[in-house]
Amino acid sequence: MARENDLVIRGGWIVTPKGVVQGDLAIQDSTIVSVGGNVSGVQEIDAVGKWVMPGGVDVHAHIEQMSGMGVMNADTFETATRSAAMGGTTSVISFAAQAKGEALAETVANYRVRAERGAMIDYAFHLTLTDLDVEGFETDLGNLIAAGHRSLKLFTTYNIKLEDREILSVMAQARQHGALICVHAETDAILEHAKTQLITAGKVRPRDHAASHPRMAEIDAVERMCRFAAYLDQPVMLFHISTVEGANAVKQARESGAPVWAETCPHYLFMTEDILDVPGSEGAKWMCSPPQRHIADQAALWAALDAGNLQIVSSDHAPYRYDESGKLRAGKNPAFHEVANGLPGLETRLPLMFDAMMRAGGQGPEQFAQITATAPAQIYGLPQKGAISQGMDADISIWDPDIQLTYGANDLHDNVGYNPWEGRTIMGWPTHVILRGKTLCKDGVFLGTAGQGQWIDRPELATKPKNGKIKI
Ligand code: DUC
Ligand code: ZN
Ligand code: ZN
Repeated sequence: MARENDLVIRGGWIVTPKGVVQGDLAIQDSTIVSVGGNVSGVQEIDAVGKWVMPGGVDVHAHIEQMSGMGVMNADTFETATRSAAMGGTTSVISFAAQAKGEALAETVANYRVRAERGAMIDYAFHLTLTDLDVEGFETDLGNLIAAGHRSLKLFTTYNIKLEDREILSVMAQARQHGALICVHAETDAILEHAKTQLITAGKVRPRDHAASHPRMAEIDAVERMCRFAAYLDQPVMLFHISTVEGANAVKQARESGAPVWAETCPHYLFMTEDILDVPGSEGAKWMCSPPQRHIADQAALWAALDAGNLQIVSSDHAPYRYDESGKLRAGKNPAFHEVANGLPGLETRLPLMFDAMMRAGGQGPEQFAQITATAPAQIYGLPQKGAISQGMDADISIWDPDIQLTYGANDLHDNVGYNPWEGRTIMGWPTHVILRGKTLCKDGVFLGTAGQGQWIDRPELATKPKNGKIKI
């Protein structure tokens, strides 16, 4: 006799990689066992009139991490992943960020302890490389990649930047061992030049932050990283593209065969630099790098997502409280260069994207699932995540398209104390969020426990170099 299903999600519009199917989704233990049809289970959730989506996969979040400026994130793994789950996300890739002088193996061991203690959703790490001169670097890197840490993060700017020759060296090692390189791509010299000019002119308010990150810094670094990717035939992910020119550079590189991918974030799709221009220091709440840009950039980023030239929307969750522990660490009226960069986004990424994409004339359910779950899981090599089909992990978010909500001042489940989207009204809400078959959130009530999240092994990268041999 066939085994009974543990959980059946009944009668919803199920969004699969092959299209939308109306019917029942069956789960046994932690796995999806059937999609569509009419089945029964020990436990059932009525999903008639709702969208049954893959749980969100957010591949860019800073959690329990020290910033380059030495400011600790407001969120622990516990608070960040609770917040993510309440917004429909069931997998996250955050950073294991190497401190200067620290052995890489030690970095990863430390972050694993933090995540194992707190994570409520499944997780993996990008290894942020800041010091290639530590003893055992190459050995550690090879071992860690082989152990399933298949993405590495590099900066081209700030006090943690790598020089171009170091970037090429790391890219060559990544190619040899099979890892994706992710880059914060802004050219340091341009940022330094702009910052100095602004400070000299006495322009140091949060609103001046936008001018301190000229778009040319992104354009120059994105183009250079695309060339490095082409030169070494090494897969590269460009993080947080904010400009029309950055998106075009990625498009051109891809058309010429370079193995590059790119993401953007909700704050570039829905905000402009005007958000920084508020009285006093409050603009600090929305300061991030790159900064929000212009309406024309928003339109170009949407067009690039629609055309597949950008593949992913991630949150770049970088949580700091608007107080002396975070944004105001340098005092009540900090200069822009004294403010920790970033805004929270794990919980709001999916509702914002659902609202924008699922409304009449929007891109629709398949594209929503693609850029928020399926593509991130595929590009980063999470084999069991990001899609609803038989044999995949039962990570599901069930969306009621008729729930309307206006964000309040402090209604998120992170530890940040403000909601950067306060006052924005959205349609659509995840009423149920399910991780490996267990309900994590139900009608706004969180049911998870600290430590239930599991580390996601990434045995190989889907984005392998094309011609299979190392060129240098
Ligand atoms: N920019 C980043 O690149 N990371 C964290 C936050 C930010 O604003
Ligand atoms: Zn970045
Ligand atoms: Zn980031």
